[in-house]
Amino acid sequence: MTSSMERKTGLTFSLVTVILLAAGSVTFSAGIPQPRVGQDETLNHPVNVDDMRHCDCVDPNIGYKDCADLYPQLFSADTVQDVLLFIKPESSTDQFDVYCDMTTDGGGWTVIQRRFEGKLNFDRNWVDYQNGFGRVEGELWLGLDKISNLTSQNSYELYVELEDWEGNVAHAKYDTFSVGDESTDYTLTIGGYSGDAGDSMEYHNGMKFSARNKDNDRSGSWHCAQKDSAGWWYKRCAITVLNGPYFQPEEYHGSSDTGYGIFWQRWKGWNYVLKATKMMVRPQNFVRNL
Ligand SMILES: *[C@@H]1O[C@H](CO)[C@@H](O)[C@H](O)[C@H]1NC(C)=O
Ligand SMILES: [Ca+2]
Repeated sequence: MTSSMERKTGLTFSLVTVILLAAGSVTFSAGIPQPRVGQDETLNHPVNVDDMRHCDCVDPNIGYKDCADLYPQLFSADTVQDVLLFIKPESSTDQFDVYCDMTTDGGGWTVIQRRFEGKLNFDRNWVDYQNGFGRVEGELWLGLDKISNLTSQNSYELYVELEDWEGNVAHAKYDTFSVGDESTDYTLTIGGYSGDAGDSMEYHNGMKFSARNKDNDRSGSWHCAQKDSAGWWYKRCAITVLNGPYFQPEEYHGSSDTGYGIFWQRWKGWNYVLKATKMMVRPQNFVRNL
């Protein structure tokens, strides 16, 4: 009798303990500081594209090499719009998903970088910059490997779109843009500026890519990628870093205080953090249908 009572009490006790522990752990995890918005690693997961705007216009029998390949179809069907698309550049082993900007400057653009809300952390290691991170339909770094394969199959041009916090938009267009393969550390080739943002990229022509664990820059005293908290084609160090940290204007107090953010020196100077950026590529021989 006594021993059975004891067992029962023991059982009750342990159940209560489990419940208390469970309740405690809930309270505990709610008390853990949540990651800063800009540090949310969950955004680095592969995108489930099934619920995205993959357009019916996509012909599964055509192997699209880039977004420009799809553009004529949309144009002739009078369905020009931004879409998601699986592409397979000539040198790529697998297809991958991209965002197609079909409306800016005649369309046909494959987006390789995008910022607009600061939810994606861009202060990352080499391998992340190689493979890419973010979401194709959101903030994104497509990845050096993919950008290299994309821009090696043809002669490509680059369109950079910038937005400030007052609603102004500016752009820089480059007639020549390519990224070398891994053996070159993804060396940047860029030239032929036009636009209204000013040229901040040609300074970086010929530079290798650097990330926080790889110093390929031309500065002996700085590890530019660590100093500017971003992967980029640094020289000594940079007059633009579009992968820099994202700041709300009220969080930012200039580069000497807050550090560099997303900047494009020739448009807004060193000490202005941009609200939004978009980098995208298109073959030079793309035929505009405007
Ligand atoms: C890019 O091309 C290289 C060499 O052809 C290949 O090994 C690699 O898998 C390709 N990358 C992607 C993302 O398709
Ligand atoms: Ca250095």
